[in-house]
Amino acid sequence: MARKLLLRALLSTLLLATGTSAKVYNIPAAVSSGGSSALFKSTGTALDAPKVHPINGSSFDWWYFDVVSTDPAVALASVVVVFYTSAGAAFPFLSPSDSITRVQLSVSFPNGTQFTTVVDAEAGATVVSDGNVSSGNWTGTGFSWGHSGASYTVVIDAPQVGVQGSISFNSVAPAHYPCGPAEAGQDMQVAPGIGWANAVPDAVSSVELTVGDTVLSFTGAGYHDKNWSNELFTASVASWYWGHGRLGAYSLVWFDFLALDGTEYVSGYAARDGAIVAATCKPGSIRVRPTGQNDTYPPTLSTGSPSGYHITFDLAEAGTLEMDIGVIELLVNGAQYLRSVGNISGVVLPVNGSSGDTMHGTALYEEFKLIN
Ligand SMILES: *[C@@H]1O[C@H](CO)[C@@H](O)[C@H](O)[C@H]1NC(C)=O
Ligand SMILES: *[C@@H]1O[C@H](CO)[C@@H](O)[C@H](O)[C@H]1NC(C)=O
Ligand SMILES: *[C@@H]1O[C@H](CO)[C@@H](O)[C@H](O)[C@H]1NC(C)=O
Ligand SMILES: *[C@@H]1O[C@H](CO)[C@@H](O)[C@H](O)[C@H]1NC(C)=O
Ligand SMILES: *[C@@H]1O[C@H](CO)[C@@H](O)[C@H](O)[C@H]1NC(C)=O
Ligand SMILES: *[C@@H]1O[C@H](CO)[C@@H](O)[C@H](O)[C@H]1NC(C)=O
Ligand SMILES: *[C@@H]1O[C@H](CO)[C@@H](O)[C@H](O)[C@H]1NC(C)=O
Ligand SMILES: CC(=O)N[C@H]1CO[C@H](CO)[C@@H](O)[C@@H]1O
Repeated sequence: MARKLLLRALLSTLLLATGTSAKVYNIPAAVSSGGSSALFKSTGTALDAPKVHPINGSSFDWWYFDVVSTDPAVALASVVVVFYTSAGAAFPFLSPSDSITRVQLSVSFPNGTQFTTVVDAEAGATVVSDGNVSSGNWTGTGFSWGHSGASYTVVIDAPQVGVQGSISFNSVAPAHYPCGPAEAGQDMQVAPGIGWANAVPDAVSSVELTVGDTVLSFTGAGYHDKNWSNELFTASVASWYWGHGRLGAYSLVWFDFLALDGTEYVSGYAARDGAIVAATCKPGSIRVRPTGQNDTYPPTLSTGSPSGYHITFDLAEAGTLEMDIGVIELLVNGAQYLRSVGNISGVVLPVNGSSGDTMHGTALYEEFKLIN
């Protein structure tokens, strides 16, 4: 009773502080038994709120943040922070744990060396959804995020794993869902049963971390999204290519997914000067294919990492974007997962036939392949 009153008092304080749309979610560390429902139709607000209630043994709902360096002097520097509320079986790529509230941090230093750690929030987590943005605190871990307007900051004060500092994301591209802009009534499924909301497709980011004795400080292209499902990740995915980057004046996000039944689902996003140029899930509108060595498509558990990818993205009236990316492996998790950074080069082939200048940039991207 006293706890309920306290919670109500806390809630009303937060509502006063942040406006009437704020909603507090307290997520326990223990997995729930029974059913779990997932939201897949957008409401026009709460874009970054929890979407799965409760988290049962086959559900996942997480908040993902990354930054890839845009400074050629520290080309291999990157950071990825993922705040999970995920059952172990639902997303089986982390070490086993009884806690569903976990944070994973991976960094790559300028020399390409990796550091990865996973911290469990044994006391659970709190997420506050405020309009289309959010803040979160994985209790007791020292990992949290906050926002100011549409810009986010991840704060880390985790001496138990030797990491301290902050990562800022000054948003430069409008939020979107898989098939269009962030508005009410959008289908939030990027593929059947998998939800995706991209609050920050591109940000001017600055990373100021101390990892052990090393200072990791760089600026780059930042990104924040969330994924969710009330079904096992492995129940729908055969393979997927996802990535984001900045190419010339364009902010880009791509997703090319192959379901177990062989259907290809895609989502492409391009923005420039703070406005969306394309946000589409139309079949064939974007195509990501491996190039160079091990360029087998579709990829399987036994195909090695490719040398790069070629991406063709139909920007409608604006033309067609043709891009090439080179693979620099960052994180390899068995045969199933590859995360990379690399340089992108690309050109827009306008509808009138006279192609523009070649543009350059950097990207961070990943590949899952789950079957043979
Ligand atoms: C979780 O909930 C979903 C939807 O209600 C259900 O299909 C699934 O079987 C549940 N998972 C577990 C492990 O109970
Ligand atoms: C790369 O940089 C990290 C951080 O400064 C350092 O700990 C590591 O020893 C370096 N690795 C190599 C192979 O030089
Ligand atoms: C959330 O985004 C939608 C679509 O852009 C917008 O209509 C709505 O006003 C936003 N809500 C808030 C509280 O900012
Ligand atoms: C997160 O929650 C803990 C425990 O309630 C609290 O001590 C800490 O100050 C919170 N962190 C932030 C950034 O709000
Ligand atoms: C990937 O390509 C390299 C270079 O051609 C080759 O040595 C390697 O065997 C290939 N790996 C697989 C699994 O096909
Ligand atoms: C990208 O290109 C720049 C400039 O050519 C080069 O310095 C850098 O090493 C490249 N980065 C990667 C990750 O390939
Ligand atoms: C072709 O299209 C591009 C981009 O839309 C435009 O900048 C250019 O002026 C056009 N060229 C001609 C010859 O119409
Ligand atoms: C499209 C999509 O769902 N993308 C995200 C899913 O989760 C991973 C984290 O493992 C992110 O990297 C993707 O952005």
